[in-house]
Amino acid sequence: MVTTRRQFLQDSSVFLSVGAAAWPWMTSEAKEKSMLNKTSPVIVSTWPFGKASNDEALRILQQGGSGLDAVEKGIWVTENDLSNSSVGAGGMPNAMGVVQLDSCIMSGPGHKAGSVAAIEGIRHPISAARRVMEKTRHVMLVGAGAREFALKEGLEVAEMPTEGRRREWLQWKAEQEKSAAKNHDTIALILLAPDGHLYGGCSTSGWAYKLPGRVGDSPIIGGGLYVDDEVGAAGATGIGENVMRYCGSFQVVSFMQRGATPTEACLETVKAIARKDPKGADLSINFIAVDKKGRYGAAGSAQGFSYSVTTPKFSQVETGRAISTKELGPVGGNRP
Ligand code: SD4
Repeated sequence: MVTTRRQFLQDSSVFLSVGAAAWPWMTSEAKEKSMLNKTSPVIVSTWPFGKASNDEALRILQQGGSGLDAVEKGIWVTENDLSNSSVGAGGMPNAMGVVQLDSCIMSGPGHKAGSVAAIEGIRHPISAARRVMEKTRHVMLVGAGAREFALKEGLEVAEMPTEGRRREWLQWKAEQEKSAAKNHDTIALILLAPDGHLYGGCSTSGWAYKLPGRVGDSPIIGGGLYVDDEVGAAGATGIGENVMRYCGSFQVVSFMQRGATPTEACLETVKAIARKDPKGADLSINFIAVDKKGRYGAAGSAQGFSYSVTTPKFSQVETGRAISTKELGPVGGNRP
């Protein structure tokens, strides 16, 4: 293959943005140059409410904070927003009126991960997930054990459900026949940091009025989130049962590894899942992705999945691609 001058320059800039650590044979002059050519951060998260989290993540990176700090403190913004009915203390409870939260975090460097599922009464599940990653030899803690660990770590507790969510739950109980399946969202936030590495996290209260103990895709590594520092990062939102059975975020990263752009990788993953699970709009799955070059994209099973993208140049809500109605199959199909 003949390398054009333009291609060579493009490759060189990627080479320089990767950073000195990856290239031990670099001369000190080249190392210095690479420091000057830091990667421009790219932060991508699910839904328009992710934008406030992205903005905080960018602020942290610009102040010299680490990629993990940016993920954790960015997600704090959404977890702190009590008007958000699907993340943190403002989240919808399960069928027994108890809020059970799911969260995970991944660090590209070291391929590290931490996760908590069905954790109760902890204000920032993302911080509990990070402590699991950094302070234990495990990857995932659930239920009472996860809460106990978070309390021992001194993490903040919070009253949940809020008064408003409790009233809604009582009303739901009174009219059990009403389906609450549509009432859920997640913040998945993934980023390429100035150090050239990839990081990501997820936090959700999951499916509203779920069975007690139900765990969705969001705390499952490879399901609701996956980060491969050599390739890219991906996150999911939607019906977790339709993501976790297919290792959805892992599939997105796999498609990128085989050469797909982030948007193509998200689309191909939704298509692959829809082929096995044709159930029309009931599929309800969406993915976001960013790759090692800082390219990003999103796609879902329905039109109009909106996600937030933030770089030093702009911070905005964009609309992901959707697969066609034909590819989605007829409404009906397998559970759930
Ligand atoms: C879950 N995937 O618990 C989460 C909820 C969600 O849009 O993201 N809904 O299944």
